[in-house]
Amino acid sequence: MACLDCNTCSSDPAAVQMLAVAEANNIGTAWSRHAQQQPQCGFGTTGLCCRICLKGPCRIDPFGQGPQFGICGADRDTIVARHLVRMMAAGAAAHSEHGRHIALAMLHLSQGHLHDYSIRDEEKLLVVAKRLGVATEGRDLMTIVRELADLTLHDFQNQNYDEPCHWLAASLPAPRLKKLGDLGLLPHNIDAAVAQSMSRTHLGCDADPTNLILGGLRVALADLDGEMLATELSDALFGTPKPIVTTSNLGVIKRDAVNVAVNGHNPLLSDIICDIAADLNDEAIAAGAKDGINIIGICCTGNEVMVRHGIPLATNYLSQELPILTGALDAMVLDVQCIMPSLPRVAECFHTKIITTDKQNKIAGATHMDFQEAKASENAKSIVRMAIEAFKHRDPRRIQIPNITQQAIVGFSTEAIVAALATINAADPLQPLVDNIVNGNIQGVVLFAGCNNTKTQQDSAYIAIARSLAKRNVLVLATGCAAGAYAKAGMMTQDATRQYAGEGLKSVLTAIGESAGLGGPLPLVLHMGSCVDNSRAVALATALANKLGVDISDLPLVASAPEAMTEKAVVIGSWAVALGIPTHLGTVPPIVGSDVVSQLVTTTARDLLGGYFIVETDPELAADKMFAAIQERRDGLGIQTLAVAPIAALAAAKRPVLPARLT
Ligand code: NFS
Ligand code: SF4
Repeated sequence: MACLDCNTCSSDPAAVQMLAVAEANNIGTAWSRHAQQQPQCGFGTTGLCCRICLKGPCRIDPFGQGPQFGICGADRDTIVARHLVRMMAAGAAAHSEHGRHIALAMLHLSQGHLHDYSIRDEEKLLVVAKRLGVATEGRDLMTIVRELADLTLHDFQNQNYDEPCHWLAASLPAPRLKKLGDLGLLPHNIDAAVAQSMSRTHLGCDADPTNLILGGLRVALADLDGEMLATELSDALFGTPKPIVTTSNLGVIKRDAVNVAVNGHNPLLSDIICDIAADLNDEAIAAGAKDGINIIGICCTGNEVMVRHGIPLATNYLSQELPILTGALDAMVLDVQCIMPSLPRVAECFHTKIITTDKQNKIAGATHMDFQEAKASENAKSIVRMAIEAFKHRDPRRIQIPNITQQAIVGFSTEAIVAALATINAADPLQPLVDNIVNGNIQGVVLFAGCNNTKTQQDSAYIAIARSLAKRNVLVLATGCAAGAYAKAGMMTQDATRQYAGEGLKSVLTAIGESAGLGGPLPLVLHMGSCVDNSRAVALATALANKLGVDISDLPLVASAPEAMTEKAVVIGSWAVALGIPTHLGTVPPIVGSDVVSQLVTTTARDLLGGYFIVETDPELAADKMFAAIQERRDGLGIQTLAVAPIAALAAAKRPVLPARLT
């Protein structure tokens, strides 16, 4: 097998151990397949290959020697822009389909069709309902649920082009809404935005790169709408995350348990599996698993159950094949998105049962169990029983579980962050954060999001950039596979704060952590949840912007996707830019074949929206560029970057260190 040195593949020592097992057994993984794909096509890499019609594929010579136009006459800019917009549309479709699924579950719950779900966080439901304009006073809970579901589904059905999607309109700061509205970027209907992106990029339609990219930003904001509603409704259904201590990495697989991994994105299934597991524990013990059933997470559905229930996270996207190689994974339950089609092939070499559950997401070679919310418990039980059955067919000689786990303190929803801050200033929880941004203890905030990509050593860019920024007193938030990377690397611990945070940041995290009763600092990286939960960071930014009476584009806030890979990551980065956030990409997107498009997303976007893409593959340089962007925002707010002084008195004083003003 054309395999590389495992250490160059992943910075995760557990993954490296398992890759050696793959190599020894001649089992293909994402990394060996990556090696086999080299060299990758230069036209595709630069975005200069067009496959939009059957006259193609057409290729544009990047060096200007060969053809400069496709057969239809499309130039490099049109070709690059069209494909980029299609990526955004696909990302938006994926996130919003997830959101629709949750919204429909809410509707069906209110109609009395679902018996295995309930509103676990009534308070959240009421807050969200009020925000969206649903009357709550003195009304029956299910009536509120029904109206909220209807209002949410309206964002998929509205035909009035001038009426923006409800969730965005109810959630973003007024100046941002005005700016986006003036530019025609506020979507009226998520599905329509996706359809219009596909339609305008069909052969012979939109051939103006600027107009195309603006259309892309409209679908990107539709994506944000879909993410917001997915997150907030999931919180109402399954609970809003609160800080919880758990563990991460492949060592969470237990030799003496029936190990069931949940992989994918949608908590409608994974949450029920967590509930059911306890009921079937005795059956697992009777089958010989003395530790009962052990549910573990992979990718974003793993993040969903990790932040809500403290379910241990086995791994993030790129190493999702590796839990099978431990020989102790009894079943992997798949729902939707970011699932490698190779899983059944890897599982063929072991006893692991691979179970797909969504009609639209089957994989040849996997067992399909159609999951229906109306029969959620029954379906979940059948799935867990398949795992118990598979457990009986384990080959004990093949069990090799890396003895590697890290503690992870997770569950930092916006509400949880505000609640922790409220222990310092109950009357005005955001004030301590503002004060410490103003006095420079916190220079700014970075949100790490996105995937793993075989083009980068797994997790390494995340770790390097976060350490570099934390040392410079930047507060670090993470979601999705970024969060997975930090959890596995032990960066969601109090020790990581002690070790890597700059003095100012350390003092603030310590003050808040102690005041909130954690007996030490908050972890260095705050786990906000799955990829759709990037909307939580938007909620935090919006709260800060509203408090200061500024726009999101004024805040010392940056986003980073150092190992981006999916179309979902592309669309997330795009709405971050639309919101005014400088957004780093560590993977070069397939747009470099067009100077016009590259210019649009890095420079023109900045003039129009305040946000822009920073493409930088070197982690240290990326950290420098993001820090510079933060400093620029600080200057814009008129905050001098002061010498950083510790604020050890903060917790004791239980009051803001600085008055409520921007200097
Ligand atoms: Ni986000 Fe989550 Fe991971 Fe990337 Fe995939 S699991 S939705 S897309 S790969 S972070
Ligand atoms: Fe070629 Fe134009 Fe067809 Fe693209 S749309 S494949 S550039 S002819």
